[in-house]
Amino acid sequence: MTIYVFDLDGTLTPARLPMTKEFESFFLKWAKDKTCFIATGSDIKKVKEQASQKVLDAFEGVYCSMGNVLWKRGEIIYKNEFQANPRLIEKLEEFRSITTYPHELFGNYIEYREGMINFSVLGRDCPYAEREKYFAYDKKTHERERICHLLAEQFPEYDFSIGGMISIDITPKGKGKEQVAHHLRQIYPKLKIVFFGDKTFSGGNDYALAQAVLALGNAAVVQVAGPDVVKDFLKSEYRG
Ligand code: M1P
Repeated sequence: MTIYVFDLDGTLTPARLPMTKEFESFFLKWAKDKTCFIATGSDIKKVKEQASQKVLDAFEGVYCSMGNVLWKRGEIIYKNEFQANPRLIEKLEEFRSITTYPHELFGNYIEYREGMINFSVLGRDCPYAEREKYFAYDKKTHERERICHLLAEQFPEYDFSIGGMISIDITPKGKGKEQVAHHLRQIYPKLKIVFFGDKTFSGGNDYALAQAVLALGNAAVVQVAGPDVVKDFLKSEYRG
């Protein structure tokens, strides 16, 4: 038996958008006889906006907020508390005020989630078209990467990783997505674990989990560029 772990945004769904009906119907058939988990930076509210109840029922558990909460069949199995350093918050405010992003900024730019903070210079309350605008700006200027580097130098007690299109996930050191690998290994000491993510590269918010999964042994990591690639892999390499 194999344990399958999937990131959500950019992996099972487009970033912050619902799973397509076509992918849902494929996935529900594929997952029937499999043991699957979600490992996302998002909170459960966002997960429910993107995955139908039918889809969520196909998962054994949903690790939210970078593994800082585990949901199983509508119940919390564990959750981590978190108190942010006020100096870190001041620094985030500063980045927001000095950005050279030339378009409108929106509210909810520091989002407190269980065990973590999500920071977006643009602000999470933006319409989808503004996300795309910021994403293009970030690709050109590497603003998020720069912010992550600067913050990592000043606050070594935290991990900073690029979220989806507009944000940065901030967790206390050791309390990022890598927790998911350790928790799963405790539950399934002998089984193979396969992790699918769209940001398994250094600096991405799937990196820590990808590295931790590989370090466990009897594991594999699949870097994907969206649901279509996931589907191709599941059809060809992971049918059984
Ligand atoms: O799951 C990936 C990321 O999805 C969202 O990212 P963004 O808003 O930047 O597209 C966020 O929920 C983020 O925390 C999460 O890691």
